Amino acid sequence: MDLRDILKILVSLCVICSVLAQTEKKKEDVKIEVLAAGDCSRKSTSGSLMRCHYVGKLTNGKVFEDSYEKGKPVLFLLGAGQVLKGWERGLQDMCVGEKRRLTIPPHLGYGSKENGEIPPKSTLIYEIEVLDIKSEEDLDEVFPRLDINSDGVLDMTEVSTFILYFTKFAPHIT
Ligand SMILES: [Ca+2]
Repeated sequence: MDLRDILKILVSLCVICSVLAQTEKKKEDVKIEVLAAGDCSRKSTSGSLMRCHYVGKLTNGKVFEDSYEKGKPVLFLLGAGQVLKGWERGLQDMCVGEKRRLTIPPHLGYGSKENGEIPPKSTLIYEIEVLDIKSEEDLDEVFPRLDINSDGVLDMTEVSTFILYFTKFAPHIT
């Protein structure tokens, strides 16, 4: 193998690498459509505790989840990996009362996994309405109160006591 051959190999490797890099870059992102504006005195960001109602559909219109029907909005911490990547990206900078339609490509949804009524590699369409956003300041007031024995650590008993308290005695909050 002479120098020219080695150069040829190197050049073709570079071509392959740049093609791969481009395909990586071209991966589809979440499509965000704003369906209704909200009260923007507070905006969601990573670390916000959000309470949302949502309807999830497949591209053929089939509804696979509807929190309105269940009468139970979902509660999650944005940016903490509790929800789909598509939600993490698509629900930033939202206002209370705002409604968005997110079109989530499979790699930001459930990927090639099957999930109940959702076939593998599905594009997901969610219509999500923000009912409430609790910011860091609100949570800073709440979390120290969960630490019942004030040792600076939340153990499972404290967390489950908190969950029990809110579900049994203060269902309007969750
Ligand atoms: Ca504790």
